Amino acid sequence: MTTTSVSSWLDEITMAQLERNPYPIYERLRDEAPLAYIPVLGAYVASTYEVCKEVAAGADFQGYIPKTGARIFGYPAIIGSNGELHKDLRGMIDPGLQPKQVDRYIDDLVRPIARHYIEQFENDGQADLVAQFCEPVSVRAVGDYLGFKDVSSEKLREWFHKLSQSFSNVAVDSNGDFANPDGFVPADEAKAEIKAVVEPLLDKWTVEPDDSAISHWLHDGMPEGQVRDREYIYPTIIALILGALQEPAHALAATLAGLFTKPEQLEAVIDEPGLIPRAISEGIRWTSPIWSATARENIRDTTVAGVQLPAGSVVMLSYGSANHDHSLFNAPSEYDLTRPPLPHLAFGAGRHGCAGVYFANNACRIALEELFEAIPNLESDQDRINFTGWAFRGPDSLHSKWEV
Ligand code: V55
Repeated sequence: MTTTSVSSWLDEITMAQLERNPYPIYERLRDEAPLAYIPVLGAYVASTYEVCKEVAAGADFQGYIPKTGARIFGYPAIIGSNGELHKDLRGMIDPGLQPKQVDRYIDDLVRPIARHYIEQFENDGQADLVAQFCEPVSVRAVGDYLGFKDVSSEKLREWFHKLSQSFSNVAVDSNGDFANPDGFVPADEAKAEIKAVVEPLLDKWTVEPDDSAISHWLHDGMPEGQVRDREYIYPTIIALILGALQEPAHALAATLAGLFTKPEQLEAVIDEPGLIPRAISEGIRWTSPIWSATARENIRDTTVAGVQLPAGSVVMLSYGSANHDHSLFNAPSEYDLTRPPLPHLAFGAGRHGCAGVYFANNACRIALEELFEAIPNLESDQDRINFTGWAFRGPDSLHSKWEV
């Protein structure tokens, strides 16, 4: 294999290909070039489990926000911050997400929300579980936690979809400039609406703190009578309106889609709800919601997987590919509840690892407990489930049916 043969096919990779089905390209990357420069991304890509882990948690690397994220969220969003700044932002969002805290509120938060949406369709004998269950439950649970109780679930869904669509607009031209600047229109529309809703909420929480997470972000750890500057927390609010509202929905949908490929495993989980956490873990290994949306840059010259990286190189972490690494997972493209439950990278690794792991796992568990309890004869009503997305990935729809 010569360098030319590697670069020629890498040069031809398009975003459309990656969005539709990144797996064949990443399978070849894992075999031939586990750390490779992809021109259309304007960045290196880490595709194997080992290289993703080394880059995500290695001492030569620090957090780096993908260019689209910087464009959409502004500075200082938590996913691109480092050092004391990152420590302060994590110190701001982490406390309410600690297991001990989550255990106190998650059941009362999520169970009624799940029940509410299930009641809307349980007597219909059919539903699209993405639009009618996974997304509304996800945005309502996380949205209420953050402080958006008065924003409709339709509006929250619209916001994350628009932000997500623009976040995925990563293609660059040969100068490294965005190839499709119009791709930021959806995010800019959503941001204008978000600002109109969030500003009055921040005004209110400043004088009247409540239990919502963002109210805590304003006040916690601040001297009496002072709040954090809203410009300082704003980028992280937008980042969570994207990632935190969207990804539990993807996790639920991936788990259901996976179970639909193995009806006997779906039946086993419905019979034994204790298997739900395993089903979710395998769901997000199988189709990782944050497929390739985070990055690192190296703070000094370094060599990874035989590739010399000059300081300041950007490496995208393709966790969705790492979680299909043959060297770790047998038949990785199959959903299989019975495989050895080895740790996957769906929540990332290192200092920038997901802050909402425990919240998300438990929110999804409770949602599926309620769904399977209400509809124990659930089955897929779709020959083929279509998945889309490279940055973020999940099923487009899950048309399902049951006897009523
Ligand atoms: C990520 C997370 C986000 C987001 C965009 O981890 C990318 C990747 C938590 O929000 O908005």
